[in-house]
Amino acid sequence: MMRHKKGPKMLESTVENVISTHNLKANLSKAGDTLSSLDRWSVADIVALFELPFSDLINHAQTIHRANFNPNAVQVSTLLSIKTGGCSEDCGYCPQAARYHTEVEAEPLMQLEDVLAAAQEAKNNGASRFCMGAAWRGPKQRDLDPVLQMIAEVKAMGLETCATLGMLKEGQAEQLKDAGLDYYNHNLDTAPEFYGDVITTRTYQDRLDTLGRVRSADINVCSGGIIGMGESRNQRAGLLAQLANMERPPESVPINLLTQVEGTPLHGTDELDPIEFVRTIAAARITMPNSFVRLSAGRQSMHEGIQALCFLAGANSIFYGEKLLTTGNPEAETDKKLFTKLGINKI
Ligand code: SAM
Ligand code: DTB
Ligand code: SF4
Repeated sequence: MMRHKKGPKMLESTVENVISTHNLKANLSKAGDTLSSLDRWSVADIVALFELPFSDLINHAQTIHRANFNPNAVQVSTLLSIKTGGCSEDCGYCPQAARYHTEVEAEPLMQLEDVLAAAQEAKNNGASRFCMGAAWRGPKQRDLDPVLQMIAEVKAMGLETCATLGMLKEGQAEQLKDAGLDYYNHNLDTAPEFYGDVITTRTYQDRLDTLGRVRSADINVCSGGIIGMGESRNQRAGLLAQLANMERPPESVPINLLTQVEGTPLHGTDELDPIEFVRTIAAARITMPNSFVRLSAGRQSMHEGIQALCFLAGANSIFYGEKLLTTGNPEAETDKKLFTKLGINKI
């Protein structure tokens, strides 16, 4: 099979060359190829994408998007925080860390019937996937057992299942798989070089190890990060390079815009220019042509015009429902109107 060598040359290439390079790349990965060293994305390649004139970047991303997905279909998942607050970790963005003084109060794990009622409501509202989040460093076995039951019963309702429970130990991913888990969310959050400015209680490698366990257990990988934490453009590109260069890139890539919460260390960070956020979505689409790119946290304060640009740039999944984990999300009615206005169908 023909291989196309990428590299620093791309920095000088015309937009047309860029498009053909990546169409080829999309076709290769469509054929079920894994990335060879020749197909790896350098951070410089990705920065070069960010630096394209905006219209060229969007056109490029939309072309790749159309080659791989229905451009008018967006997958919708609903989130539920099954265990809120009181977390031992120090993630600088997170209102659920026990050490920061936010309005979030620690609560015990939810009861099964309450979780199932929320899942039923999500299904009735048209969500195809239900994602259960827990404010844990990672699950202890006594925590995991009731969550396995939740997963099995949500799955039996005809919903796809997703969980985000923190770091997984050896053997835990297999238990989740056996219970019927379709996706596990665990974000790299940012580039390796910026990571230590945001989190100190777990390492980048810890996160990669958890993702490796999820992959080995044959659960779909959902992994992305947060933009707008004060990172540089190079570091935004660095996060995408980490994700795109995985042996198999994640099936689902959430791109969160930092939701600034009072009491967290990142509250008061300079707001990111919305166009830079759209560029990040476009670069994610181009570098991971077969992944669902999720326009995640941050939509509540995002103008619908910017959201429309994100869809044009290749975002094709969202969180749907009034709440994310502890912070707000647009009302379901507002999203329905936006989808109607844009002619988008829910998956
Ligand atoms: N405790 C588990 C963990 O950290 O893996 C699961 C839940 S944690 C809240 C899931 C993800 O939500 C984080 O990795 C982070 O990317 C995202 N997140 C948390 N707080 C956020 C915020 N204020 N703004 C944007 N994204 C946020
Ligand atoms: C992801 O990347 N974003 C979601 C989901 N995965 C779990 C969480 C966003 C959380 C935003 C802050 C909150 O609501 O607490
Ligand atoms: Fe805890 Fe997850 Fe929040 Fe980090 S992101 S403090 S691990 S709940």
